[in-house]
Amino acid sequence: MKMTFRWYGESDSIPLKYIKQIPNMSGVVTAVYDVPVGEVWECRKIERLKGLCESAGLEMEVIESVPVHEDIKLGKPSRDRLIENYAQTIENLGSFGVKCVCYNFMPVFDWLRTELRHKNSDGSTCLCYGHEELMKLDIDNLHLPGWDESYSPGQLSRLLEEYSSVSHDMLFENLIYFLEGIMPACKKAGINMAIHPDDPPWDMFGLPRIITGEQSYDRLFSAIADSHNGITFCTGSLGAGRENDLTNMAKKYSDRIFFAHIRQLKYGKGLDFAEAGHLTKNGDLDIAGIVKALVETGFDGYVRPDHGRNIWDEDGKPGYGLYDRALGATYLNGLFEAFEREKCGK
Ligand code: DNO
Repeated sequence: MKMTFRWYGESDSIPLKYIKQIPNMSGVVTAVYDVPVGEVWECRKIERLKGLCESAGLEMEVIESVPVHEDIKLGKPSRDRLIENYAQTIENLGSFGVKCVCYNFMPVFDWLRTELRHKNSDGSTCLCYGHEELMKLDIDNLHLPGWDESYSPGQLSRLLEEYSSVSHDMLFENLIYFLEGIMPACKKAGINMAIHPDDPPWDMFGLPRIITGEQSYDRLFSAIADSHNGITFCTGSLGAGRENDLTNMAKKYSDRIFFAHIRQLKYGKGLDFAEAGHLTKNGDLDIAGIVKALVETGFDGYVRPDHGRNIWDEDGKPGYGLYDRALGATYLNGLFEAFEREKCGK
C-alpha cells in the first residue's frame, strides 16, 4: 500500500513540508480547485500542482476529486460534451503520472453532516450527523454546514426540481453511460477510476443515492467489467450504513479497491453517528479487522487517513486538521506493518 494525505492545494493551511514529515507518507491526494466543474483541467495547471508536490518530496498519483457535472448525473443532452471534457482531463492527468482518480456520483450534495465542530468531553471536536435534525431542515431554505457557499438558494431549488424526475435506476444508468464514455481514456492514460460511496449511504431530501453497499458494487461491476472501474473504500461512509459488513466487503472487492479512506465512527441513536479517532477501540467500526482483510487479500492501492477530529486546540478545516490525521496515519501504518509481517510469516 501507499500511504497518502489529503491536501487542499495552496489554500490549505497545512504546509506540504509538515505532511512530508509524517512517517511513511508517499504522497498527497489533491486536486486543481480553480477550474469550473465540467471544464478541462489544462496541462499547465496539473504540471504546476505536481511541481509543488514534488519539490516537497511528495508524489501526486491520486486526485480527489475530478467532480462530475450535474448534467451528466441528470442525463441531459449536454452530457456528451461534458464527458468528452472529463475524458480529456483524465488523459491530461495520466500524462503527469496520475494513477487513480476518486470521484462521486451523489446528486447535488457530496457528504452531509449536521454539525462540523461538535465538542467532545475531552475538548476535541468532530463532525456529527443527526438524522432528526436533518429531517427538520426546511428544504426551501436549506442551510447546511459546509454547503451554504456552494449554491445560491435559487440554484439549489432548481436543481432539486430537476432531480425530482430522476429515479435510482435512471441515476445508475447515467453513471454507466458516463463510465462507458471515459473508460477508453482511462485505458489510454493508465488511470483507475475509484467511485466514492455516498456519505451517508441513504437518500437525502428526496435525492436518490446509489452507491451505498454491496448490491451497488455488484451491479456496478457487472455493468462495467473493465479493470479500470473500481472504488474508493471509505469506511466511514459505508460504515454509517450499519447493515454493511465492511470486513467482508474489503475481502470481496479487494481487487477493485484502488483507494481506501480509513476512519472511525461512533454510532448514536437511529441513524446518528459521530466521527471518532481512528483506533478500533474508539468506535464501532472494526478498523483493525478491515486492514487485516485488505492485507490478506493482497490489497495494493492507496490509503489515506480520513477525517480526523480537531485536537490540541488546532483550528483546522473540519475533518482535515493536521494532528489527528497524522495520528491516524501512524496507527494505520502500524496495523499494515503488523499484518504484513504476519502474512509473510515474520
Ligand atoms: C469528504 C470526502 C468527500 C470526497 C468526495 C469524493 O471529506 O470524503 O468529499 O472527497 O466525495 O468525490
